[in-house]
Amino acid sequence: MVARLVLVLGDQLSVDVAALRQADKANDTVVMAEVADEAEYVRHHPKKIALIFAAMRKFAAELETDGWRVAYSRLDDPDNAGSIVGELLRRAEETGAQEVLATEPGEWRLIDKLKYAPIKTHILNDDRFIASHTEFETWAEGRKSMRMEYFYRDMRRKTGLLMDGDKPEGDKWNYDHENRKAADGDLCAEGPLKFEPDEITQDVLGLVESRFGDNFGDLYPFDFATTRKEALQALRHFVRHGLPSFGDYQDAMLKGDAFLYHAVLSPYINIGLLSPLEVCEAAVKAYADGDAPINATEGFIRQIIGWREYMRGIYFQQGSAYTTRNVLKHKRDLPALYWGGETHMSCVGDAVARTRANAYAHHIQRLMLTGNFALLAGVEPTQVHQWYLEVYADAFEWVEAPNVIGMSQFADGGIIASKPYVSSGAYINRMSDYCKGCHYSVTVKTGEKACPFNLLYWHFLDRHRDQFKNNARMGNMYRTWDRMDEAKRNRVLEDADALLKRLDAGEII
Ligand code: FAD
Ligand code: DLZ
Ligand code: SF4
Repeated sequence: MVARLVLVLGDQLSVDVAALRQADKANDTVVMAEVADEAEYVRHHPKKIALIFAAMRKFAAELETDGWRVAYSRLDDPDNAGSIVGELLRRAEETGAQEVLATEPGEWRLIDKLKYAPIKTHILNDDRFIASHTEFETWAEGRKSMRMEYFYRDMRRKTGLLMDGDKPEGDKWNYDHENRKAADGDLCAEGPLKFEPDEITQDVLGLVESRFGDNFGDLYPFDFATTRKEALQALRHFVRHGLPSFGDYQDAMLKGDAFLYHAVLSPYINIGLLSPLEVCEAAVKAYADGDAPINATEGFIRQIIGWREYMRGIYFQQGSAYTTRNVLKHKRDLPALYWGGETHMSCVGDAVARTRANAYAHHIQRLMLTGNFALLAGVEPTQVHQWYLEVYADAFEWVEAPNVIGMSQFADGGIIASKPYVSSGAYINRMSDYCKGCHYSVTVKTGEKACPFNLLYWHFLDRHRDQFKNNARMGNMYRTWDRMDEAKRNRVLEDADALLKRLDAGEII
């Protein structure tokens, strides 16, 4: 029998991953490699690199205990070839292997490298997902609109989650309208479970500090789970403490609370420590046991079997050029405030500070603060995309790019979102406590104290009128704008222009 190499990437840390399932423990060698190419192709947050390396090292050790032969390369090994393909070739020479079994990577860049590697490589479908590429393409084929909701219903039917025969549990597919509560200042969410770094993690932290200490983001304290066992504890903790209120406060933001009732499980699901289905099953069990309400449970599983699967489907269906789309022709450079530069905006400043500290911000902060501001300010989408890919521990291109390019920046022209996710300060004020202590005033529409979101919101609508004037969901916005008297409209636009000029000049806004 031909000896083979079995590639396991840093976000494929599951014994159920396709390449391991097809491998032969007796004859094949598992290859896992910390490599400069993957660690440096963008300047990842140090916590993200540490999470991946620590989890890789522990997963490799588990495989060895389970009888696998594992060739593991550390980043600082003197013979490390520096790339995934380089490491495969080096291991092939060492072992005499002539073929590679790989599970499809989550990024076109790496898929292409494997496809054109000078060694025979079998790339297997990554079936950790509920929908295969073919299933998604079949669903998408011939549709005028690819809205997530209908895809999600198919995923409910396919998995049987929260189904009562062929009807949705409670007779409703979607409980979102119950999930828009603003947070009172006195919410006291538990937050995610934290883990003390063991010796292996501490070694990794030392390495990351010395090699990537200058990247944006705090490495310490590091408290992510780095094994499946710990990730399962984090899941149980969320189901018990977070899930019951997840729905109610899903869209809320509080300055003093980085996590609210969010799961903080995406880093673990995305690197393979948890499977999406088991996470949903745990939530549905809590509902069945009477420990979580339907609006929370349905809202939670929709994020995973709906949005997560749908985003992956779009990424692969749209092809590698998707990340360069820029329908609105935005050109502005990403402002320094995204890298922790000073800002008077209490809301965006907090989201960036949380991101730097935790390699995490919850969905509404990503969408309605950093995303909303970048879109209103007209930042070039590829720069926004690169920022999100760098700063979050859960960021892998298959899920990050559609969220940023499609959902957040409308750069794909509306494949994902039926209208751009833009808002004035009023929305932020309604859903958060940020505006209370802000330098700007959320109720002021023009002048120095005017909330930048108020100015830029109208500026955005005005400059993109041609693109959006026929969008039925935006009719009200344009009618409100058109009803304002002309002098006021001109003043708003002038003040917005001046604000953007100050932003470009590097002034603090
Ligand atoms: P919760 O709010 O508790 O949700 C539960 C789970 O649902 C998450 O763990 C995640 O697996 C899934 N989920 C929720 N929303 C989405 C979504 N829109 N797309 C895919 N999965 C979703 N998610 C990533 O995993 N990686 C990214 O790089 C990423 N980048 C994003 C960029 C932008 C601009 C936006 C608006 C969203 C992005 N998301 C990304 C989606 C979402 O914000 C994160 O999945 C979520 O914040 C993760 O935190 P959580 O585990 O606490 O999620
Ligand atoms: C993100 C990442 C990093 C930082 N480092 C490695 C690594 O050294 N070795 C590895 O196998 N994978 C790493 N990864 C994850 C890959 O970049 C990921 O598999 C691709 O981006 C596709 O999702
Ligand atoms: Fe953000 Fe505007 Fe509120 Fe300040 S006033 S916190 S900038 S929304």
